[in-house]
Amino acid sequence: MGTSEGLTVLGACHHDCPDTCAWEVTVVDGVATRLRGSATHPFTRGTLCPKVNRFLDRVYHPDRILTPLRRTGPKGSGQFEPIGWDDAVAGVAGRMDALMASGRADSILQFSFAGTQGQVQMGLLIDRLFDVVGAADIHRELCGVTAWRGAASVLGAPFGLDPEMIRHARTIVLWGTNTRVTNRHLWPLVEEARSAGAVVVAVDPVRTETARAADVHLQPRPGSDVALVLGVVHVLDRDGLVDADWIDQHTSGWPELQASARAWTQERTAAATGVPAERVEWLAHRMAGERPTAVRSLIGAEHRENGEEILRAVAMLPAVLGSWRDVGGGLARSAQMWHTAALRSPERPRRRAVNMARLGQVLVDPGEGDPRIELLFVHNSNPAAIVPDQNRVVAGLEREDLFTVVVEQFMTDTAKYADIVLPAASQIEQLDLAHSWGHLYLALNQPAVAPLGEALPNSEIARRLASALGIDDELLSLSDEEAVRWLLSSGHPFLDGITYERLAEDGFARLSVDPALRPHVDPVPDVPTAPMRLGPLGHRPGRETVGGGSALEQRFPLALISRKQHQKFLNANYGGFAEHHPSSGRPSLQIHPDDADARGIADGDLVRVHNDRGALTLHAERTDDLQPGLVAIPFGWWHRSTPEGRAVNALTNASLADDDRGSAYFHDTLVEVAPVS
Ligand SMILES: Nc1nc2c(c(=O)[nH]1)N[C@H]1C(S)=C(S)[C@@H](COP(=O)(O)OP(=O)(O)OC[C@H]3O[C@@H](n4cnc5c(=O)[nH]c(N)nc54)[C@H](O)[C@@H]3O)O[C@H]1N2
Ligand SMILES: Nc1nc2c(c(=O)[nH]1)N[C@H]1C(S)=C(S)[C@@H](COP(=O)(O)OP(=O)(O)OC[C@H]3O[C@@H](n4cnc5c(=O)[nH]c(N)nc54)[C@H](O)[C@@H]3O)O[C@H]1N2
Ligand code: SF4
Ligand SMILES: [Mo]
Repeated sequence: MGTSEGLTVLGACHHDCPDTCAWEVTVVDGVATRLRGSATHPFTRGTLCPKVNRFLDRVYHPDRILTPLRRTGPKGSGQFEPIGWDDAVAGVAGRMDALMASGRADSILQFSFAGTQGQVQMGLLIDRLFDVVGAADIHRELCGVTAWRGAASVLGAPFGLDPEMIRHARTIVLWGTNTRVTNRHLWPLVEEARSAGAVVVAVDPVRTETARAADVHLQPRPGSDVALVLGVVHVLDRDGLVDADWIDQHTSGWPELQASARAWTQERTAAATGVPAERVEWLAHRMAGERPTAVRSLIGAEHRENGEEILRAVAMLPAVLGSWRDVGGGLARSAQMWHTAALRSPERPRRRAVNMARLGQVLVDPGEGDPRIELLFVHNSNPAAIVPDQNRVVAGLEREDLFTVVVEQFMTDTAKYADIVLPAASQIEQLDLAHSWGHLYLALNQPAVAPLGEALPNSEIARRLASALGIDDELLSLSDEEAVRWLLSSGHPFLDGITYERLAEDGFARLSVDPALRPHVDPVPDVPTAPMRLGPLGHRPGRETVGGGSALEQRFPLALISRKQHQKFLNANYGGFAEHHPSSGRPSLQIHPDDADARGIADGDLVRVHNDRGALTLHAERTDDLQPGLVAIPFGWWHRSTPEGRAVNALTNASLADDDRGSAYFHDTLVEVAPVS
């Protein structure tokens, strides 16, 4: 659309955020001058967020990387010189070719995550490149997979309550999710429900902004949620509040769950969780009585050794209550599956893969069965900041015999260790199809301006490398527009009426799913209904948590949480930018006054937080938003935010489930805190 004030180009936010806001960019003489939310988008309703409101400053930031770079100083020094694209592509392709020719393609590791989560630029083409090459892959499971495993083990089909339908609920339980900070566009729907009489409950060990805004805050001990669920089920069963018809017709395993819950008297539940008995009873009665009842959860509770069991337990509540009967009732989790089902996806060969959480170990000390990595290719991620056990990750990145390529917009903690940095385009410079894991709207992101400098979209980088390697492949020969059309060509009924042209015209479209559809009650195309699986539940706190009396706990008696705390951060995208920092300008160590007093720590004091994995020096912030025994450091800051040159993941636990799948136990991390004299 052209007006006298410039051209308006429709697009959508690329961040790994459930909201996937639709936006409009105003362009004057080839320069983006204004960015605002699309007023007509039913979910995001014309607003963006405090970080992305300033996104154009990021696009035109003087620190943007705008040419390919080659390292000239020691790894990590950040010393580089510009080189041309031809040299950069030839250099990277030459290394890859040599490894492939010597039968060592799997010593190339593709490490990527959701720096941009549009379908084309997150991976369609670049994943294909590495599939054809036969490189080692990363199980991209640091976020959401553990929660999915827990919930899907109960629900069978992972289709849950459409978050938008929460507006119809009368009891809303925000379970281990900080909606006001991490999913802010859901909040107006929560408020809409509240003005119609809904009561909002937050279940979180921390008094978050969401907990403050809720009507009731239940503050369980970290990782004790299974006990809380067992206590609720106990009351429901005792008081005859379960939905017996639903249980009969739609579930298996109720007798085993009932048996598990029988022992969870209110006293025992209160002792294990710290939640007062009358609160547990109230929650059970409210969830059963004031319907529809919606439970909302994202990933806060999954980052634990018992995270899968917590999500399994949480998913059992709506199943026992028959909450799924009501429009607006059930469990609302990631909405990703609706989009995954709708869009065409390529057949992918199984590649040798390692879990993201084990990056440090795989680079430094590969186990039996791990590939020996000689070439690391990073895109859409900042592993030096986001992967647990950061000191090991950095030790890996420092390896002189490792050749590292990083596709980035800025000189991140990871890019500093690269041998070659390739300049990445930003969202307003590239075409993409944006799905969402927070709602059912697809959006087309149209490029508003040409890529700055010599930056390129990931898709084009994949095409250039493919061509240098002599790869002839159908997907890798698609243009970005053809790739979007390919994704939309599944023929799935969720895409009825959705065409490229319509998306280009309107910017977005809701998947063709009836808003009144009740998952697990009404038929979902291509998804057979299966009974929900209840069964025995056990409260087994992780090994690295407080209260278990382990030897580790003797030395490190405090539990560390590192959640998404800042409105102006999005994972590690903004942690290196002063404009996005809180007014203090630094990360702090939050600690309960009782624990601070016991250590002689006053507000603002310098403290050393440490465990066997690492140590950080930070300023203390005393707060009773935490419970005693719990400390917190915000996630997302860059290495330079501490004197050690490390961020919170220097302390976090990289352990995984025995099958090596799912997310790391980030929040099962024990530390000690001492004043710095
Ligand atoms: N301690 C702790 N650690 C955590 C978490 C936590 O809560 N606590 N949360 C975990 C979770 S849930 C997640 S999802 C991960 C996030 O991990 P990541 O997905 O790695 O994090 P991001 O910071 O979102 O994105 C990484 C980079 O992508 C780049 N990028 C953006 N757009 C583009 C593009 O178009 N092309 C290219 N090539 N690059 C682009 C950005 O500049 C950014 O540096 O972190 C995990 N780590
Ligand atoms: N502003 C902002 N928004 C974001 C992001 C960001 O970095 N910044 N990141 C995006 C990404 S990638 C993701 S995955 C989502 C995550 O969205 P959320 O899951 O909502 O966010 P988290 O901060 O990871 O965790 C939510 C809450 O879980 C709580 N929690 C921790 N342990 C437990 C437990 O044992 N039991 C219970 N009940 N609660 C527990 C934490 O205290 C925290 O308040 O946010 C997205 N949105
Ligand atoms: S980060 Fe999230 S809330 Fe902010 S504009 Fe992007 S999608 Fe919207
Ligand atoms: Mo995430």
